[in-house]
Amino acid sequence: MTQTLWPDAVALADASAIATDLTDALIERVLALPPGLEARVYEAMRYSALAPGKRMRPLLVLASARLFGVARNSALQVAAAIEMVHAYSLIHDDLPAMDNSDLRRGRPTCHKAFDDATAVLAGDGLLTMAFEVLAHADTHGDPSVRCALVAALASAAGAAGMVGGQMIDLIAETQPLDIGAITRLQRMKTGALIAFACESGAILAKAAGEQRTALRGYAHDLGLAFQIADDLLDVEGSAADIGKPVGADAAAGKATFVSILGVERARAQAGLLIDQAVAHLDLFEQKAELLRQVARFVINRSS
Ligand code: GRG
Repeated sequence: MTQTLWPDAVALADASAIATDLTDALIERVLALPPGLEARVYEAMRYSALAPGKRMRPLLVLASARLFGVARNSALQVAAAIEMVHAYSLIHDDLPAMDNSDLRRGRPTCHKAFDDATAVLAGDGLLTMAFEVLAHADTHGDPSVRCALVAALASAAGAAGMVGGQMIDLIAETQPLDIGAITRLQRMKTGALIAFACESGAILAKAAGEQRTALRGYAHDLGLAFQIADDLLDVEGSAADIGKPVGADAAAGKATFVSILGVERARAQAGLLIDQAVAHLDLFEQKAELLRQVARFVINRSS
């Protein structure tokens, strides 16, 4: 019998705790320390991938998979893979060559706790391990589904997605971008991975058509609202809550949604996007209640 993750009427806090525990347990298992000297890179990978975070992407994967009745263990493989890619991106983003940050998830960044070279390798190790996890037979019995997941995550994380968005973000430090260019940058940098998380349940279930289109629409609006909320936290949040320094965007002279629209219009825009995101879920009726809760949480969060 397929193990169910949670009932359809689950509260967000309960689903989030379950998603965190199950995803972390799988990451712990795939990152078990080997006996050789390479254990140091595993330690750095574990340090970052298991650090306290919201595990929002795994939650989205599991919620999306639950819509289609996908087996729990299949969904967890994808949840662990996406969290490893996310952790890699945070490690590399924090490096002196990029944001040069000392604090992440309330702890010293990976390169501070270890060293720059080990942090580069830990990011590389997490990125590649994510694809090993997706390619594993435990992810799906049908190799074509595993291939589809690998291709979709590669495209979301790569130069046409997150990596490309990060490149534009670095350029934005020296070249002013207008609101259209910033929207595109954010859709690539954070939106693409969130979109993969939301669509992964449909890929696992081989669902196409209007259900997949609806999830794509939800993810599109959710990703942008998430980024506007992140920009608002950078202006209004506290370092203690978000676990990293605030004011970094302004200090780097970067244009953001908030610097261009102002706090009030940015907040209103995020609210509109969340209303739109939720409207995409109508065809799933009550089954999508958790995804609706995630959407509301994204713009009300303090971390
Ligand atoms: C280095 C290739 C490369 C990419 C980096 C995602 C990213 C691209 C950089 C992170 C910088 C940043 C703060 C982006 C804003 C949105 C974001 C991804 C925030 C962090 O994600 P959360 O809030 O973090 O889900 P937790 O710690 O809760 O997992």
